[in-house]
Amino acid sequence: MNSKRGQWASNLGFILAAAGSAVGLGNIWKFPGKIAAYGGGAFLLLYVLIVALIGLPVMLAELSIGRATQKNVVGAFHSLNRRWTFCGALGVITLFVILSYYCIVGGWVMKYVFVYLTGAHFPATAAPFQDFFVQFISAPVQPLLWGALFLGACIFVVVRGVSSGIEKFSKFLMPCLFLLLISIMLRAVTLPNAWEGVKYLFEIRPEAINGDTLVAALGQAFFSLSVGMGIMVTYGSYVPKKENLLRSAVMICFLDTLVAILAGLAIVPVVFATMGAEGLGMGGGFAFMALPEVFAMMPGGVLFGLAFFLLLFLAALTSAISILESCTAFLNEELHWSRLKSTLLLAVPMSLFSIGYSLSQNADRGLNLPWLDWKHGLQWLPMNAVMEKFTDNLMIPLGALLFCVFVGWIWGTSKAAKEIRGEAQKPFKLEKFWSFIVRYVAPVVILIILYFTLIQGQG
Ligand code: TYR
Repeated sequence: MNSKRGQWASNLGFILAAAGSAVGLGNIWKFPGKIAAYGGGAFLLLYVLIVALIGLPVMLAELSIGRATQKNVVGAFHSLNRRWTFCGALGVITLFVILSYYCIVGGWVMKYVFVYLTGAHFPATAAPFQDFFVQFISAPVQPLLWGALFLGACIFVVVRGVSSGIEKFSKFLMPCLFLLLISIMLRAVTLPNAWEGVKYLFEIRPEAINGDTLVAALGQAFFSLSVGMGIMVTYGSYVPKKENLLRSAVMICFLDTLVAILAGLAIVPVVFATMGAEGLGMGGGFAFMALPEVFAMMPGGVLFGLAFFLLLFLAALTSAISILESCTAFLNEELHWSRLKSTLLLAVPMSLFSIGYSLSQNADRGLNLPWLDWKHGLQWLPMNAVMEKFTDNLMIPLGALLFCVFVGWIWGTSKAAKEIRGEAQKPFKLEKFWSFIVRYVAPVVILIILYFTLIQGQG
C-alpha cells in the first residue's frame, strides 16, 4: 500500500464527506423541480425505490473497487484489470465536464449569497425576479467571475488533502447544512396554503407512474448519489481496511434522500403558498426565481434568503470538492503532479467548458453543439443543454453500467463482497441479493434507461 496516500481519520468523517458529495445542487436545485414536473408523490416513490434497490448496490460496488485497490479511479481499474482502464478514464472525463458546469451554477449561488449579505433587495413581484436571474446568468462576464471564485474555494479545500482538507471541512459544513435546511423547511410548511404543496409531494397519483417518470427518477438518483463516475471509487479508496462499507453506504444514501425530501418540503409548499400550482412550471428556476420572491414577502425574509443560499452554497461546495478531488487524485497519483499543480492545471482546460456553458445561457450569444438521438436525429442545441445531456443521459448511466458489469462479471461479486465486509469478514445481510442486483437487475434497468434517452430521445 502506498503509505503517502491520505486516509479518512474517522468513519464518521468519511460518511459526512461522501454525503457531502452526494448532497448537492442535485438535491436542492434539481430534485424539487423534478418532483414538480413528474407528478409529485409518484416520482418520490419511484425515486426512493430506485435509490434503495439500484443506487445503493451500485454505490457499494464502486466503494469496493476503491477500497480494494486504494487508488484513484483510473489506477483502480488499471490494477484490477488493465483492459478496463478505459472505464476509469471515462469516469474522469464525465467528472471534468460536470465540474465545469457545476462551478458556474455554484457561482450563481455565491452571487445570491452576496446579494442577500449586502442587503440589496430584490424587487417584490414575480417578473422582476425572473428578469434579475435571467439577466444575471446571461451576462457575459459576471457569472464567469463568480464561477472562478467558486472554483477557487474548491481548490482551497482540495489542496489541503483528504483528512485535513475535505474531511475537516465536511464535518463542519454538513451539520450546518442540516440545521439550515430544517429551519427553512419548518418555516416553509407553516406558510398559509403550504399544505397543498405538502399534499402534492406525497400524494401518489397512479397515472403519474410511467416510463418517463421512471427514467427521470433513475437519472436523478445516480446524479444525486454521485455514482456512475468514480467519485465513490476515490472516496472508498481512503477508507481504512477494517471498516464495513455496507453501513456507511446505507447511511450515505439515507442522508442524501433525506436532504432531497427536506428540500422538496422546503421549496414546493412555498411555491404553492405564493403562486399556486402554476408556479411548479418554473422547474429548475425554483431556487433562483420563485424563492427570492417568497422571501421578499416573508417577515425576516432577507435572513431566510441568506440562509437558503448559504445552504445551497455549502451543498454545492462539498459536491464540487468531491469531483475536483477525484480528478486531482488521478493526476496526483498517475502523473505525480502535486495537488496544487493538478488542481490549477485542471482549471485551465475546464474554464473553456465553463465559459461555453455560461455563454450559452444567452440565446443570442449561444454556442450550439450537435446532439444525436435516434428519434430526433442530429440536432444543434445550446452548449449548456448538450453538456447536461452528455453527462446525465449518457455518461453517468453508461459509467454505472460499466461499473456493474465490471464488478458483477469481470472482477467478481465474491471479491467485492469480501471487500465490503471489512475486517470482521462476516457476510453482510443480503449479500446474495446485492450480487444478483449488480449482475442482473441494475445492468438491465440501466440499459432500459439508455434506450429511452438515446433511442427515444427523452430527457
Ligand atoms: N451528487 C451531487 C448533487 O446531487 C452532484 C454530483 C454529481 C457530485 C456528480 C459528484 C458527481 O460526480 O448535486
